[in-house]
Amino acid sequence: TDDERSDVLDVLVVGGGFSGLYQLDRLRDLGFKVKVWDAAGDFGGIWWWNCYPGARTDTQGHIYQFAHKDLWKDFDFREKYPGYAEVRRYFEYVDEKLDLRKDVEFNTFVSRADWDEDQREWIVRSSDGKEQRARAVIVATGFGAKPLYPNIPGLDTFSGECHHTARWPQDGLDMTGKRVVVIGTGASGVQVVQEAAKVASQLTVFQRTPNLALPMRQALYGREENEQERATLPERFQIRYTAFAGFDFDFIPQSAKEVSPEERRATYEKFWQEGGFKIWLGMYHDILADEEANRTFYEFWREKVHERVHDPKTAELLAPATPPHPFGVKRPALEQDYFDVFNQDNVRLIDLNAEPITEVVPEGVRTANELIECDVLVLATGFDNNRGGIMAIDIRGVGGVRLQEKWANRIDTFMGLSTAGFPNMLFLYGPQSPSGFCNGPTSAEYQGDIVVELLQHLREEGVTRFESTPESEQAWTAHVDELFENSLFPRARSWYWGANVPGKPAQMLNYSGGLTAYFGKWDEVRKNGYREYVTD
Ligand code: NA7
Repeated sequence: TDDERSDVLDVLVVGGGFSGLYQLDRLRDLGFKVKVWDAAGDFGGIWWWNCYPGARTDTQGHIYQFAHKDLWKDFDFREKYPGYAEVRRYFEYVDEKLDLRKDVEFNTFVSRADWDEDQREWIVRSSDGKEQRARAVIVATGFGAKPLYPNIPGLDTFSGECHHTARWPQDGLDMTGKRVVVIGTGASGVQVVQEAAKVASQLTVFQRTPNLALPMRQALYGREENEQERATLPERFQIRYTAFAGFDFDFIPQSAKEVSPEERRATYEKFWQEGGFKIWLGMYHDILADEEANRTFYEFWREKVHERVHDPKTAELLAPATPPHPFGVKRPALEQDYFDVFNQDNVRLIDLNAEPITEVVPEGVRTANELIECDVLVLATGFDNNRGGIMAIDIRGVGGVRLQEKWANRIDTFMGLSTAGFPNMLFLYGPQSPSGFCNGPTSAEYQGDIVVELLQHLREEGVTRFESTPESEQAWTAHVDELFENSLFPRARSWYWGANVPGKPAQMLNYSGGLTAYFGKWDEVRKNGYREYVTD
């Protein structure tokens, strides 16, 4: 009946983080009927889930926000690199300005979506039994929606508090005076270690791969610092659009090998003092591409770490003479006093390669050599990145084919945006998009604009069904794979190519060609009349 049809949405957005909320606001302004469903309890996207002590962005707050609608003009950050609570406060601010909440349903985990070919609609269902029809679905679940739990025997027998960093209790967990074990030394591990070291009676850190962490140079921000940042933000937002990874800086157009060792060292030192991802993604252009150039930075980095860590054995574990992998092909963390905490009497580092964990028992963690008793066990073991959040949903496309099946051995998308057999469905910040190499809010807007443009164009053309072609996605997969194979990235078993998930096929999951190339590709798509899409 007409009444039932009037309940059909133009677009249902799955996920209310930066990407999802940008869609909501833009599409609503264009007259689309849109709703957002999100599994989280409230605003914050990934920062709703990741509320472990020390959780913070590794991007400066002023660059980790929307440029959209001048929202940046009225929000003051209290720290240069904001913590999760402050990012949540930012989301509240955005909600206040854009009046989002009325169109967002929280605590709503999308468990299933079925394509209805007759109606040309998706039927979307949540785990608590809600059902919604929509002409198009945008999956904006983020690249870290699915935590990765280590496969350790006895994990569920532990009698103390055991939490994954991405499933930390919302009302917090006081580690004061507790014996704490942290497994994992990625970005989350580094952050939680820094906080636990301050309060725990004993902290044991299990490291499988050293983190080639870089100095953050955190700072408190008042009115003045915020004004200073804002004075240059419009230009910096422009740079964000063209820079390789969506930050306000780009690689130096110079080789590390064409300058003298003295000049190179002076540059490294200058970047080191400034801190941040600029050291990684704003340095000599060949640092991440040329092994010899890369090694010069590794040696500099190693020296810096060894200066800070007193015990030579521990220093060697944290920064070994032989690099665990080329610098920067695994995402480095930003640290404040990560390396220094290993000088404290209450902190100990264990190398999992020399002393593997054999099991977890009620009292703690047993290794090949000893039992480490603990009260709190922190799993900082990362995510099934990029694909896990999407593949947690039972999505059934044309003829009932399941996306989980289509992608079981190999993921194919066109530009990370869509996949054949799943009409009227678009992905944001997903596999084969620049996500792993792109500042999140930048991607939310610029990749988000592509999606908005496409939906608007199709509406103008009267299209009710669109689907990217198998040829377009085979070509894109080949391109993503080729960039990867010709880089240093295969040299580390990282989440960039899904190599962190045991038993799942490894495949490059992140487009590594940079934003200019990505948007250039889309310009071609537009110029050629969107022929990668079959429309009707
Ligand atoms: P990451 O960067 O994937 O780090 C996970 C860490 O956990 C890393 O040190 C892993 O070692 C370690 N790990 C994973 N599984 C195990 C097992 N089974 N045993 C021991 N150690 C393990 O996740 P984060 O949460 O820190 O950060 C994720 C990204 O999301 C971050 O970069 C931001 O961009 C946001 P490994 O290095 O694989 O040897």
